[in-house]
Amino acid sequence: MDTTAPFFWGSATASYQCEGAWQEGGKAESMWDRYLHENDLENGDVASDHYHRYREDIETMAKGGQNAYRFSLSWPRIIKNREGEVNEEGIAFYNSLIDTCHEFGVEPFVTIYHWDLPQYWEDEGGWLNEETAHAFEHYARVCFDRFGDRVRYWATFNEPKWFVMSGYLIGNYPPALQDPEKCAHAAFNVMYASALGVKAFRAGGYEGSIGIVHSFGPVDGVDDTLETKIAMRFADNYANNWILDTAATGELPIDLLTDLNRRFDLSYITPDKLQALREGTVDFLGLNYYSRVLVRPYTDGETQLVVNNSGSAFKGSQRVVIKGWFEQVLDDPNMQTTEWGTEIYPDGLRRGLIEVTRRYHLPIYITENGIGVAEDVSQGEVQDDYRIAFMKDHIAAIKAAQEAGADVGGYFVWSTFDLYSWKNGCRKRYGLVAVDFENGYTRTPKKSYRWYRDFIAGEQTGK
Ligand code: BGP
Repeated sequence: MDTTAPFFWGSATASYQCEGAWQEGGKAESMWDRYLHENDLENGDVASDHYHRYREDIETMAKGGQNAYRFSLSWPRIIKNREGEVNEEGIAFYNSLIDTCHEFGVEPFVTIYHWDLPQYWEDEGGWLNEETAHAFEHYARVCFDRFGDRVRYWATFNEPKWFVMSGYLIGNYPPALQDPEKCAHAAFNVMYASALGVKAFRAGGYEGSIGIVHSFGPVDGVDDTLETKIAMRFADNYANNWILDTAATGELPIDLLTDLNRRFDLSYITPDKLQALREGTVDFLGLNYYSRVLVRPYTDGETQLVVNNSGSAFKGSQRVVIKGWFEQVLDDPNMQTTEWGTEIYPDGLRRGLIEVTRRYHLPIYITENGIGVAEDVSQGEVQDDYRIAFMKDHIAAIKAAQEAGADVGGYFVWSTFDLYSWKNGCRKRYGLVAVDFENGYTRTPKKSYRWYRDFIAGEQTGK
């Protein structure tokens, strides 16, 4: 941990979910542009119009006492084509965004990849093609070269678990496949790409630190039987270990590898790539925390992937049941949930932080935490007391984990302002600031924004 750095109290967004301007500034098409257009689904063509309003948005953050902004760079805005040509207009946009952060005293936390793969790489097989990993390395190097003089905190990938599992196993994110073997292959290529990015960062001698962002969910079982404990281990490998073990220690979980090797051809995992994983371990872990993973054993039936997030559905976005591994349980009657069926469970964050610290001994940033609610933004300030309670409880969980020894350097609310939620559209609002998507994208801070501002001020004056 950088002991000279203050604790970062910030908030987060991602390029596709907020920028809009999908065809402006020389940006190429992303896989999400193509997928949502082709399937006639609500898209992020305009999103929160951050591309045109970032100055106002960053100023609002700073006025709200926030000293850090986590955002992602759009690969298709920065790299024009498979040949790797740089789009200078895209560079100019991010230069200005980064400079604006510094102007307002806001530390930029930059995620290099938050899911918007250029369509020109998806056309070549996307994450199933090893070339995409090398293209990522080139793209990452361009980012370090152009922005590294002003960016000190980098993350290679946001949540490999979600985009790989949803894209290749569950099938509700592009490229919308339901293929366990391809899923394993894409997962490996992504972790390999991340390691190549870290290696390039180190080789370039850039200042600052580099990590990866993972959606951490501590795994619980429905009971204490041995069968359930085995299911929990599979679920932990599925939900956490293939990312955290690999990024933090350079080693894939051996029991997962053994199991996959029995099922699939893994000949693409070559000694040189394993070596790259070992050389590309991260400096810190970014953890996004939304909820835990509750499982029971599942030994006999077939693999089932239950998806239900058509954009209008509220409950139960997705559920995974894997033959021989585990069944995910979503309906614990003792738990309070959001309108979209996500459990509200702050203690999972405390437990998770202690667990991750015990396993990896790395500095941690909470890179996302928030609650998605369908809110009416047409009646003045949104009175989101539930969001304030959510933040208070989760911050208290972080403090308890710090007391138990977790090295936590920052907390980022998801999200800075209302934005596009993957497949759920703009109705699922997470922002500290309301965006009126129907009326000129005007911004109005919510009650939670004021609460966060006052809370941060209290923290900084030690009250
Ligand atoms: C995380 C992603 C974010 C964001 C958030 C909320 O997994 O990193 O991009 O979308 O989850 O998820 P959702 O919008 O699906 O409710």
